[in-house]
Amino acid sequence: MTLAFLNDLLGTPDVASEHGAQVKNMAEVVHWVMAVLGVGWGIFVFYALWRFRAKRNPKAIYSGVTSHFSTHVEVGVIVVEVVLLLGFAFPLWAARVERIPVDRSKAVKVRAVAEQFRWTFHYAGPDNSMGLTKLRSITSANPIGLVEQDPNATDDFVSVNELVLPKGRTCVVQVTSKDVIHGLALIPMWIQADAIPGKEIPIWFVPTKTGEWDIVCAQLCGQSHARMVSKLKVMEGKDFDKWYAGQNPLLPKKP
Ligand SMILES: [Cu+2]
Repeated sequence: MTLAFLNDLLGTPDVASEHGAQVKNMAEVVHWVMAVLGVGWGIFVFYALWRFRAKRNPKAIYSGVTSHFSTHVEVGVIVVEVVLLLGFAFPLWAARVERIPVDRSKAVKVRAVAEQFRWTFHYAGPDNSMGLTKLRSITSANPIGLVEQDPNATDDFVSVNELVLPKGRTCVVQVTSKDVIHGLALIPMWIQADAIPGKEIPIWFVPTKTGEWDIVCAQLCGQSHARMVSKLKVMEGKDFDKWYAGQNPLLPKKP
Protein backbone atom coordinates (compact mmCIF):
# COMPACT_ATOMS: atom_id res chain seq x y z
CA MET A 1 0.00 0.00 0.00
CA THR A 2 1.58 3.24 -1.13
CA LEU A 3 1.16 6.73 0.25
CA ALA A 4 -0.49 7.81 -3.00
CA PHE A 5 -3.16 5.15 -2.52
CA LEU A 6 -3.79 6.38 1.01
CA ASN A 7 -4.02 9.94 -0.25
CA ASP A 8 -6.56 8.85 -2.86
CA LEU A 9 -8.79 7.83 0.04
CA LEU A 10 -9.02 11.51 1.01
CA GLY A 11 -10.72 12.19 -2.33
CA THR A 12 -8.74 15.36 -3.01
CA PRO A 13 -9.37 16.74 -6.51
CA ASP A 14 -6.96 16.38 -9.43
CA VAL A 15 -4.19 18.87 -9.99
CA ALA A 16 -4.27 20.91 -13.21
CA SER A 17 -1.83 23.69 -12.34
CA GLU A 18 1.93 24.00 -11.89
CA HIS A 19 1.86 24.79 -8.17
CA GLY A 20 -1.19 22.62 -7.40
CA ALA A 21 0.76 19.56 -6.24
CA GLN A 22 2.42 21.59 -3.48
CA VAL A 23 -0.91 22.79 -2.07
CA LYS A 24 -2.38 19.31 -2.47
CA ASN A 25 0.55 17.75 -0.58
CA MET A 26 0.17 20.33 2.16
CA ALA A 27 -3.56 19.60 2.44
CA GLU A 28 -2.87 15.86 2.59
CA VAL A 29 -0.20 16.17 5.28
CA VAL A 30 -2.53 18.36 7.37
CA HIS A 31 -5.40 15.89 6.91
CA TRP A 32 -3.31 12.93 8.03
CA VAL A 33 -1.83 14.75 11.02
CA MET A 34 -5.34 15.81 12.05
CA ALA A 35 -6.62 12.25 11.53
CA VAL A 36 -3.92 10.88 13.85
CA LEU A 37 -4.71 13.60 16.41
CA GLY A 38 -8.47 13.06 16.18
CA VAL A 39 -8.26 9.27 16.47
CA GLY A 40 -5.63 9.54 19.22
CA TRP A 41 -7.68 11.90 21.35
CA GLY A 42 -10.81 9.79 20.67
CA ILE A 43 -9.06 6.67 21.98
CA PHE A 44 -7.83 8.63 24.98
CA VAL A 45 -11.38 9.82 25.85
CA PHE A 46 -12.71 6.24 25.81
CA TYR A 47 -9.71 4.99 27.78
CA ALA A 48 -10.34 7.70 30.42
CA LEU A 49 -14.05 6.86 30.58
CA TRP A 50 -13.20 3.22 31.22
CA ARG A 51 -10.17 3.73 33.45
CA PHE A 52 -11.82 6.23 35.77
CA ARG A 53 -15.28 4.67 35.89
CA ALA A 54 -17.20 5.04 39.18
CA LYS A 55 -17.25 1.30 39.97
CA ARG A 56 -13.48 1.09 40.05
CA ASN A 57 -12.93 4.51 41.59
CA PRO A 58 -15.61 4.95 44.24
CA LYS A 59 -13.70 7.79 45.82
CA ALA A 60 -12.42 10.79 43.84
CA ILE A 61 -8.72 11.63 44.07
CA TYR A 62 -8.20 15.37 44.26
CA SER A 63 -4.43 15.47 43.72
CA GLY A 64 -4.78 15.13 39.91
CA VAL A 65 -2.27 13.71 37.43
CA THR A 66 1.29 13.39 38.71
CA SER A 67 3.05 12.05 35.60
CA HIS A 68 4.29 14.42 32.87
CA PHE A 69 3.20 12.18 30.02
CA SER A 70 0.35 14.45 28.86
CA THR A 71 2.64 17.51 28.94
CA HIS A 72 5.11 15.71 26.63
CA VAL A 73 2.31 14.75 24.26
CA GLU A 74 1.02 18.33 24.20
CA VAL A 75 4.50 19.72 23.51
CA GLY A 76 4.94 17.13 20.72
CA VAL A 77 1.69 18.22 19.10
CA ILE A 78 2.70 21.89 19.33
CA VAL A 79 6.10 21.13 17.74
CA VAL A 80 4.42 19.30 14.82
CA GLU A 81 1.98 22.18 14.32
CA VAL A 82 4.73 24.82 14.45
CA VAL A 83 6.75 22.86 11.86
CA LEU A 84 3.65 22.60 9.65
CA LEU A 85 2.97 26.30 9.93
CA LEU A 86 6.50 27.75 9.73
CA GLY A 87 8.11 25.02 7.62
CA PHE A 88 5.36 24.39 5.07
CA ALA A 89 2.36 26.71 5.23
CA PHE A 90 4.09 30.10 5.50
CA PRO A 91 6.64 29.52 2.69
CA LEU A 92 3.87 28.17 0.45
CA TRP A 93 1.67 31.16 1.26
CA ALA A 94 4.56 33.53 0.50
CA ALA A 95 5.25 31.80 -2.83
CA ARG A 96 1.61 31.76 -3.89
CA VAL A 97 0.40 35.09 -2.57
CA GLU A 98 3.31 37.48 -2.08
CA ARG A 99 5.45 36.63 -5.10
CA ILE A 100 3.04 37.72 -7.79
CA PRO A 101 4.88 37.81 -11.15
CA VAL A 102 6.23 41.32 -11.63
CA ASP A 103 6.52 41.09 -15.40
CA ARG A 104 2.95 40.55 -16.45
CA SER A 105 3.45 41.65 -20.05
CA LYS A 106 3.11 38.07 -21.31
CA ALA A 107 0.61 36.88 -18.70
CA VAL A 108 -3.06 36.39 -19.49
CA LYS A 109 -4.88 39.11 -17.59
CA VAL A 110 -8.43 38.62 -16.41
CA ARG A 111 -10.64 40.35 -13.87
CA ALA A 112 -13.23 38.14 -12.23
CA VAL A 113 -16.17 40.37 -11.33
CA ALA A 114 -18.71 38.72 -9.04
CA GLU A 115 -22.30 39.74 -8.48
CA GLN A 116 -25.47 38.05 -7.27
CA PHE A 117 -25.46 35.54 -8.95
CA ARG A 118 -22.94 35.32 -11.74
CA TRP A 119 -19.33 35.88 -12.73
CA THR A 120 -18.32 38.29 -15.45
CA PHE A 121 -14.78 37.67 -16.65
CA HIS A 122 -13.17 40.80 -18.02
CA TYR A 123 -10.28 40.27 -20.45
CA ALA A 124 -7.70 42.89 -21.36
CA GLY A 125 -8.21 42.33 -25.10
CA PRO A 126 -5.56 42.25 -27.87
CA ASP A 127 -3.55 45.14 -26.35
CA ASN A 128 -3.21 43.09 -23.12
CA SER A 129 -3.84 46.26 -21.08
CA MET A 130 -6.78 46.34 -18.73
CA GLY A 131 -9.15 49.20 -19.38
CA LEU A 132 -10.20 51.47 -16.54
CA THR A 133 -13.47 50.59 -14.80
CA LYS A 134 -15.67 52.81 -12.64
CA LEU A 135 -18.80 52.05 -10.64
CA ARG A 136 -20.55 55.05 -12.20
CA SER A 137 -20.03 53.66 -15.71
CA ILE A 138 -21.96 50.44 -14.95
CA THR A 139 -25.04 49.96 -17.15
CA SER A 140 -26.90 46.84 -18.24
CA ALA A 141 -24.87 46.86 -21.48
CA ASN A 142 -21.63 47.59 -19.62
CA PRO A 143 -21.89 45.38 -16.52
CA ILE A 144 -18.28 45.91 -15.45
CA GLY A 145 -18.30 49.70 -15.84
CA LEU A 146 -15.59 50.11 -18.51
CA VAL A 147 -14.69 53.77 -18.97
CA GLU A 148 -15.29 54.73 -22.61
CA GLN A 149 -12.71 57.51 -22.62
CA ASP A 150 -9.88 55.15 -21.65
CA PRO A 151 -7.96 54.01 -24.77
CA ASN A 152 -7.05 50.72 -23.05
CA ALA A 153 -10.75 49.91 -22.63
CA THR A 154 -11.78 49.94 -26.30
CA ASP A 155 -10.67 46.37 -27.05
CA ASP A 156 -11.59 44.83 -23.66
CA PHE A 157 -14.17 42.04 -23.79
CA VAL A 158 -16.12 40.00 -21.28
CA SER A 159 -17.11 36.37 -20.97
CA VAL A 160 -20.11 35.70 -18.72
CA ASN A 161 -19.93 32.61 -16.53
CA GLU A 162 -17.08 31.15 -18.55
CA LEU A 163 -13.43 31.59 -17.62
CA VAL A 164 -11.33 30.56 -20.62
CA LEU A 165 -7.58 30.16 -20.13
CA PRO A 166 -4.63 28.70 -22.06
CA LYS A 167 -2.54 25.75 -20.95
CA GLY A 168 1.07 26.49 -20.04
CA ARG A 169 0.88 30.28 -19.67
CA THR A 170 0.88 32.39 -16.54
CA CYS A 171 -2.61 33.62 -15.74
CA VAL A 172 -3.24 36.50 -13.36
CA VAL A 173 -6.83 36.88 -12.21
CA GLN A 174 -7.90 39.97 -10.27
CA VAL A 175 -10.86 38.97 -8.14
CA THR A 176 -13.48 41.55 -7.17
CA SER A 177 -17.19 41.94 -6.48
CA LYS A 178 -19.97 44.42 -7.28
CA ASP A 179 -22.20 43.69 -4.31
CA VAL A 180 -21.55 41.23 -1.47
CA ILE A 181 -18.62 38.95 -0.71
CA HIS A 182 -18.29 36.00 -3.08
CA GLY A 183 -15.44 33.53 -3.50
CA LEU A 184 -13.73 32.40 -6.68
CA ALA A 185 -12.75 28.75 -6.21
CA LEU A 186 -10.73 27.27 -9.08
CA ILE A 187 -10.57 23.79 -7.62
CA PRO A 188 -8.42 21.97 -10.23
CA MET A 189 -5.99 24.92 -10.09
CA TRP A 190 -5.85 24.54 -6.31
CA ILE A 191 -6.39 28.24 -5.80
CA GLN A 192 -9.18 30.32 -4.35
CA ALA A 193 -9.78 33.94 -3.37
CA ASP A 194 -12.61 35.92 -1.86
CA ALA A 195 -14.27 38.52 -4.07
CA ILE A 196 -14.64 41.59 -1.88
CA PRO A 197 -16.42 44.75 -3.02
CA GLY A 198 -14.00 47.66 -3.39
CA LYS A 199 -10.96 45.39 -3.51
CA GLU A 200 -9.03 43.69 -6.31
CA ILE A 201 -7.33 40.55 -5.06
CA PRO A 202 -4.83 38.99 -7.48
CA ILE A 203 -4.31 35.24 -7.84
CA TRP A 204 -1.93 33.66 -10.32
CA PHE A 205 -1.19 30.17 -11.61
CA VAL A 206 -0.11 28.21 -14.69
CA PRO A 207 -2.66 25.66 -15.96
CA THR A 208 -1.03 22.36 -16.96
CA LYS A 209 -4.02 20.41 -18.28
CA THR A 210 -6.74 21.17 -20.78
CA GLY A 211 -10.29 20.46 -19.70
CA GLU A 212 -13.56 21.80 -18.40
CA TRP A 213 -14.54 22.15 -14.78
CA ASP A 214 -17.20 23.86 -12.69
CA ILE A 215 -16.34 27.05 -10.83
CA VAL A 216 -18.26 27.33 -7.60
CA CYS A 217 -18.86 30.40 -5.48
CA ALA A 218 -16.94 29.74 -2.29
CA GLN A 219 -18.85 32.14 -0.05
CA LEU A 220 -22.49 31.88 0.95
CA CYS A 221 -23.60 35.01 -0.90
CA GLY A 222 -27.39 34.93 -0.95
CA GLN A 223 -30.45 32.93 -1.91
CA SER A 224 -29.19 31.65 -5.25
CA HIS A 225 -25.62 31.07 -4.10
CA ALA A 226 -25.85 27.38 -5.03
CA ARG A 227 -26.74 28.30 -8.61
CA MET A 228 -23.76 30.63 -9.03
CA VAL A 229 -21.95 28.09 -11.16
CA SER A 230 -19.55 29.01 -13.94
CA LYS A 231 -17.25 27.05 -16.20
CA LEU A 232 -13.49 26.98 -16.24
CA LYS A 233 -12.19 26.01 -19.68
CA VAL A 234 -8.48 25.42 -20.23
CA MET A 235 -7.52 25.18 -23.91
CA GLU A 236 -4.31 24.58 -25.84
CA GLY A 237 -2.50 27.88 -26.45
CA LYS A 238 -3.37 28.14 -30.15
CA ASP A 239 -7.07 27.36 -29.55
CA PHE A 240 -7.10 29.99 -26.83
CA ASP A 241 -5.52 32.57 -29.15
CA LYS A 242 -8.19 31.83 -31.75
CA TRP A 243 -10.96 32.16 -29.14
CA TYR A 244 -9.38 35.37 -27.81
CA ALA A 245 -9.11 36.96 -31.23
CA GLY A 246 -12.73 36.09 -32.03
CA GLN A 247 -14.29 37.95 -29.09
CA ASN A 248 -16.19 41.22 -29.60
CA PRO A 249 -15.19 44.28 -27.57
CA LEU A 250 -17.72 45.18 -24.88
CA LEU A 251 -17.84 48.87 -25.71
CA PRO A 252 -19.47 49.92 -28.99
CA LYS A 253 -17.05 51.16 -31.63
CA LYS A 254 -16.71 54.93 -31.71
CA PRO A 255 -18.01 56.43 -34.94
CU1 LIG B 1 -21.52 34.12 -4.82
